[in-house]
Amino acid sequence: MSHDGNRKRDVKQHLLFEISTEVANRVGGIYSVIKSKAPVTTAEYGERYCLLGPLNRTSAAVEVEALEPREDSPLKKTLDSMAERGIQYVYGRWLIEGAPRVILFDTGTAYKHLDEWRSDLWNIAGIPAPPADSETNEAIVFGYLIAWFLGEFTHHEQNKAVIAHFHEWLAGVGLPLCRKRRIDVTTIFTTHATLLGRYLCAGSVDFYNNLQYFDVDAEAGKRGIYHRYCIERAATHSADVFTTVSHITAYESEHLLKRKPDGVLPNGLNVVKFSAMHEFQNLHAQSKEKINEFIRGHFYGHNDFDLENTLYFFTAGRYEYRNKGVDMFIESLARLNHRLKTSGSKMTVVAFIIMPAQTHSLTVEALKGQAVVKALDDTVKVIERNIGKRLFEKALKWHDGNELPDEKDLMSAQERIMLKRRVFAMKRNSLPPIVTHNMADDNTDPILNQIRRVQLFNHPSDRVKIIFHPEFLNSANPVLPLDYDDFVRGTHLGVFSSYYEPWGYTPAECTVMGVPSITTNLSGFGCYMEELIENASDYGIYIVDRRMKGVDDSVNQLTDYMFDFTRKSRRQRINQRNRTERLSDLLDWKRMGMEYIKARQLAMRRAYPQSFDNNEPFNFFDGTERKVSRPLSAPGSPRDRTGMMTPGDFASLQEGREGLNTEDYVGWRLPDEEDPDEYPFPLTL
Ligand code: G6P
Ligand code: 1S3
Repeated sequence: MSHDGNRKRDVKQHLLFEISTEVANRVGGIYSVIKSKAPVTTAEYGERYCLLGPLNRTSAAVEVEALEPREDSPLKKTLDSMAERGIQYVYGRWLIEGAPRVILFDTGTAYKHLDEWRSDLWNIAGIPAPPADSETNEAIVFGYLIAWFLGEFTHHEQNKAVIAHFHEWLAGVGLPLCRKRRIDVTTIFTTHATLLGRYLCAGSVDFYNNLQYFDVDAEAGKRGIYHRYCIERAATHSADVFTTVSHITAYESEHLLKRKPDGVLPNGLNVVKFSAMHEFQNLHAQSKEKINEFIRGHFYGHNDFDLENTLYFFTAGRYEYRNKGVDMFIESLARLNHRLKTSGSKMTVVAFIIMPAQTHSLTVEALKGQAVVKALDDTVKVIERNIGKRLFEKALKWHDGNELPDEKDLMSAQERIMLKRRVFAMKRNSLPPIVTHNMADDNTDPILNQIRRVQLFNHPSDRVKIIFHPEFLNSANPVLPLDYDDFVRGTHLGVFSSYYEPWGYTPAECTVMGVPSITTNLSGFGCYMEELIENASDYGIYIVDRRMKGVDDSVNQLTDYMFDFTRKSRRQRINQRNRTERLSDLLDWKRMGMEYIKARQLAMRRAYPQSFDNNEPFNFFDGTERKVSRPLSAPGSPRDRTGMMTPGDFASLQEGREGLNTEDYVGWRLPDEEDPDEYPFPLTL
């Protein structure tokens, strides 16, 4: 950052700090990024990697095992000196695969400096900070703690180069501070969305056609986020290397943050391969049966559709009604309902919306549904056992010339009454409910209002049923007892018709589980797959055009995709799932992580050019674009066709081509099998 032109730090053995507010603290997508990336990053860096975040004591208690820093290490000296000045922290091992080291700072112990730091931020960077914005105050305190830590650390560690990689504006205050204080680290800033983008899209502007024309300061001011925007923009411009998660967000960043990103670092997943190839198909059938159980209960008294001919569609994510495309999904479901009815289809679609909203509790009706069906099931099992015994006894006593036992005599009068009672308990005067919970604000909830508008009320004649589950899933839930991953496996199609989606983990997660999904060409993931695969729909990746088409046409395209899907036979669905699952390798961090490596190299070359031999040949993978082509009748693994292509070969890290040398860094390899006994890594930080 300040980089004394004459100094050489050891770049090969450099240290990496990654800074985010979501370290060991599940908030949203960034948590997924750093957690799923941990195995490849620790495989590459081992003890040279450490994550920095603010301390959330509740989640740290579950996710982190405390450790003592090694005596006399630069890390210990740094933390001791901060502790002497009253800063508390937790240092430890994050209990996830890869077990990376984390330092979580208790920002509460630094609020005594808030006023001083707020005015300092104004003086050095011209960033105003209204006292009432607690989120910004938190970002400031955290940012100053990070800069304090990095400044102190690089004082104690003078030999190795240090990379500080910051995620998102909330962790970005440290970036202008590193620059102003000339702290000897090299920095990367990755933004996972832009503040203005998120706000503008949630309104009703034609965002993508007007990107170049927005008066950014005025727009931020109108929305009361000018000071936050200043932090985001300062972070963007202070970083040695600026990156984002997709090309579409790169374009947005260029216009809204006024710096063209140096590269795109798409999000990967930690892909778990099963030893049996078809295991994921078995898991689909098992999880689907659990969803079937829920459906029988939820639709008690209205189980007039055949579960063998029922398809489960779903959307899920943070509750951003327009940005996540829920408006379009519901409208398309209404059109799908009409199409299925008029075409006389025998299929039923149950569409789930899994988005957390303010609720009070599960509804009595939702609990009752599961209870009455469970009671029926228990009763039937008792009767079944009794009938079996009677049948056996009668058969034992059979003699030549006797009639075979008559099935009418097998059930007792008392059992008939028991059964009748259970069946009567399932009578219902109302339609099966849309929502499983009591909503805090039922009347104004945008999802419920849209469902009311299109009148999808789970009527027996509807071929599309809707269930809104306004809480994240979890296997301890008494109504729908499934964890999210297991639920996804049991469904047939994920639908994510987002308008604003810098990357979009949900369809990527579907893909690695072998579940087809619909996304849009306004999502980073959708664009990435569209670039990579010819006829992506053959692989179960459907991409709705929300960029060039009008809204009505996009809704129709989404409806067509869903309708065509309902016409597939079971065999076709199974084949398509096989193809979808084969795309997993494209999304694995072992491949996606390459872009992070490139970004780090670029950061080091920019900060410590004198530490690199300028004659080193630039030896990147060849950048020819190759698409995964249309699957043949028995399509091969797409991995075989893409060779060494990485996401960056689609022109990311543009300026990076000024002389990166991948060879120094790609030597790393994931161990074939992670041996838990190898953790913890010996600490030398
Ligand atoms: C998996 C199972 C099959 C099952 C099928 C159901 O492929 O291995 O045994 O028949 O799922 O598929 P469906 O698309 O109808 O849920
Ligand atoms: C952001 O989270 P979001 O859901 O607010 O970051 C995620 C991780 O990079 C990304 O997948 C998502 O599109 C962004 O929107």
